[in-house]
Amino acid sequence: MKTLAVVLAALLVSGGGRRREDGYELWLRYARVADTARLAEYRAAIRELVLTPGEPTMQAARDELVLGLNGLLGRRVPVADAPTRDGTLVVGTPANSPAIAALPLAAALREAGPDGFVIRALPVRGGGHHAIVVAANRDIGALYGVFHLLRLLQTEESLAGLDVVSAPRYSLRLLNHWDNLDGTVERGYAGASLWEWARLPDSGHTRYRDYARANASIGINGTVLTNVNANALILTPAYLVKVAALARVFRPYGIKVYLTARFSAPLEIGGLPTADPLDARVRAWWAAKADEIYRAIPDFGGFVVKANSEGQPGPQDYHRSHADGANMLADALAPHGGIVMWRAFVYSSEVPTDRIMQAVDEFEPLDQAFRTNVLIQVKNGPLDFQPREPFSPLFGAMRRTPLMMELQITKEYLGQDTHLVFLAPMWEEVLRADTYAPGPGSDVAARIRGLAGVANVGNDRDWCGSDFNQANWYAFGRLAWDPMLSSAAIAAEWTRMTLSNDPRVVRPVVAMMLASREAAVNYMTPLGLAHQMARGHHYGPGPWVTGGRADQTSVYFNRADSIGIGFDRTPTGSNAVRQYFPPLRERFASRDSVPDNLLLWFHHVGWSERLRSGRTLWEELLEHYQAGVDTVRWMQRTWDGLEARVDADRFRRVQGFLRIQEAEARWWRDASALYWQSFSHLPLPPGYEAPGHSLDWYRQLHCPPDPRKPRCDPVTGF
Ligand code: GCV
Repeated sequence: MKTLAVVLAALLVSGGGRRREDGYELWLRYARVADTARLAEYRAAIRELVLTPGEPTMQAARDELVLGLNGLLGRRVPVADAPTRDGTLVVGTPANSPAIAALPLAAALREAGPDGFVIRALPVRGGGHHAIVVAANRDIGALYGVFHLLRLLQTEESLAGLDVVSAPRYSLRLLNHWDNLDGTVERGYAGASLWEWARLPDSGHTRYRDYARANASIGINGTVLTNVNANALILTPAYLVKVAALARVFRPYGIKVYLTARFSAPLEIGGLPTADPLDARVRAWWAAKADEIYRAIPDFGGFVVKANSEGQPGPQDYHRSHADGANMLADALAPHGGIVMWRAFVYSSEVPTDRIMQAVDEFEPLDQAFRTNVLIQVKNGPLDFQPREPFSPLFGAMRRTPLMMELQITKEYLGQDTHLVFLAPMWEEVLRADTYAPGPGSDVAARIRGLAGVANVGNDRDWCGSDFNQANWYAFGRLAWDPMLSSAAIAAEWTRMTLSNDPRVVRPVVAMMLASREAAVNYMTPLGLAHQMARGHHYGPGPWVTGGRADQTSVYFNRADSIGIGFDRTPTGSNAVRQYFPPLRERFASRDSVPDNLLLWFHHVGWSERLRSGRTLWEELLEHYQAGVDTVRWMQRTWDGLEARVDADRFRRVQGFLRIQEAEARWWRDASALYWQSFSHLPLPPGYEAPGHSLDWYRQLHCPPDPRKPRCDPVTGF
C-alpha cells in the first residue's frame, strides 16, 4: 500500500514520467541528447571534469556543467583534480588551472579578451590525454565558455576538431527592467516584477539565481533593476541594502546591477530645495549618494536616466542642458568607475517640429559636451519601438559621444504576450543599416558601444508570458554578444535548445519565427505606417485615435485624408530626411527610391497613385493587411502539423495563442481597412475577405479593465 502511495506521488510530481514543459527552464532544459550517435560521441569525449571551483564564478561554472552534463549525457561526470584519461573536460583560466597554464593558448586568449573564451579539442601535456579545453582570461569568460559548450551539446553539434575563439563585440550587454517598486512592470506582460522588495534582503528567491544563469548563458552582463520612469526611493538606504542582496546573487554570473536615477531625487529624498545640476549642494548630494551606493555595492554599474521626457524631471527644469544633467551624475560616479546611460528618448508637445526629429535637434548640438563616462542611449528607431521604423538618425549624427542602442524585448507594440513575433529580424535590420556617417560602410552596429534591452521578464512561471517570447530574450543576448549573428542562426539555436533537434521541428519552427515579424508589420502597420495602436495600452488597432497630446495620437502619424495617407517628411513636409546622411537623405526623400516598407513613413501618397508593384496604394495596403493574416494562418497550419513532435503542454499553449493572433490579425486588417476607406471612399476589391463588423463596431470596442492584460476581444466584442 505504502509502495503504491509512493509511486502515485512520484507519478503526480513527474506528470506520469513526462517532463513538465512549463517554460521555467527556458533554453537551459538540458534534455538527454536524442541522437544516439551524438550521445555516444559526447559520452566518449567528456568522461571527467577538471575544474577548480575556488571562486564563486568557477563554482557556478561547475554547477552548470554538472547540471547540464547530467541531463544531456544522462549520467554523472566525475570531477578530478588533473586529467587522468582521455575524455577530460578542462575548464579554467591560466591563473586557476595548471593544465590550462601549460597549454599553448596565449595567442587565442589574447583574441578572447577579458570576457571571451577559447574552446579546443587538444592533447593535454603531462599525460598525453585527449581533452576538451574551455579556457579564458577571467573566470567569467570560463563561465561563458561553459555555456557555449553546453549550447553545442544541446544543439547536437559535432565536437570533432573543436576550435572556437569567441569574444563579445560590446562590453555593455544590459537588460533594462521597467519594474516599479510596487511590483508592477510598465509594459510588462509576464506577471509582476521578479524583485520581491518587501522580502529582500533576507529572503533570496531561488529564482534570482536562475535569472542570473539565463542571462549569463547568453552573455548579458548587466541589469538595470528599475523603471526609467523612476522612483527616488530606490536610492534610499532601505532599498540599497535590498539592491546589494540582489547584486550578491548576480555577481558570480558576471552581472552588474544598475539603477535608474530620478533627477529630482535631491528634492524628494535629499531635503534640498533644488535639483539644479549646477548647484554645488546638488552636486555634493549626488557625490555622497554615489559613495554610499558603492559602499553597499562595490561593483555597482551606474545610472540610467530618463530626463525631461514624458513628464520626468530633468535639467531643463532649471534651464540646463541634457549635458549639464548627465555630466553632474557622471562626475559623481567617475571616482568609482560608474557610467551614466542618458536616454535620448525626448520629445516635447510644445515643440512644433515633427516628434521624430526632436532627439537629433536636442542632442546633436551637444555632441562632445558629455563626460567620457556618459553614453547616450538611443532607441532603435526615432519614434518608439514600432513594428517597423527606419533606424534613428542619431546613430549617424552623434559622431563623438559613445552611444548605446535600446531595443524593446517586451512587445509593447507587437502583440505583447500572445502574438508570436520573433524580433531578431527587426534588430538585425537596424544593426546592419548603414548610417553613411561619415561615409558608406558605417553600420549602426559599428556606431554603438552596447545594447540595452527592455526586459520581457516577469514572475510568470514561464518568465516571458509565452513560450515564443523567450526567444526574444535569447536573441537579444546573442546579438549583444555578436551583432552579426543572423536571425536564422539564432532562431535555429533557440529552437533546438528549447523545443527539439528534430529537423522536422526545427525547419518549420524557424520558418515561422522568421516570417513572424513581417507578418505583424503587415497586419498592423504596413508600408511604413506607425503608431496606429489603441491609446494607452497599445494593444489592438486604433488608427482613429485623436485628442490629448497631438504627438501621441494615431492621426498625427497617419495623416490620412481624402487625398491619401502618410507623413510627408521630405523637404516639402517636415524635412526629417535632412537628419540622415547622403545618399540616404535623397533615397528617402524621393518617391522613386524610398523603400516600399518605409513609404508612408516619409511620404504622403495618394490613394490611387501607382506603386512599383503596379498596384495602387489602396490595393497595396489591402494586399499587405491580407498577407499578414495569411501568414498567421500559415503559421497555424505549420504549428498544427507539429502536434506529434512537440510536447502536449507547449503544443496546446502555442496553438491557443496562434488562435488569438489570427483573430487579432483580422481585427487589425478589418478595423484599419474600414477606417482608411472612410477617407479613400474606394471599394474593397472583389473577392477580398469581407470585414467581420462595421467601422463603428471596431471604434466602439472597449477593453476590459484588466491591469495585467488590457485585451479587447474582437470576436465577442468585449
Ligand atoms: C517607460 C513609451 C512607452 C512608455 C515608456 C516610454 C519610454 O512611450 O509607452 O511606457 O516609459 O516609451 O521609453 O520611456
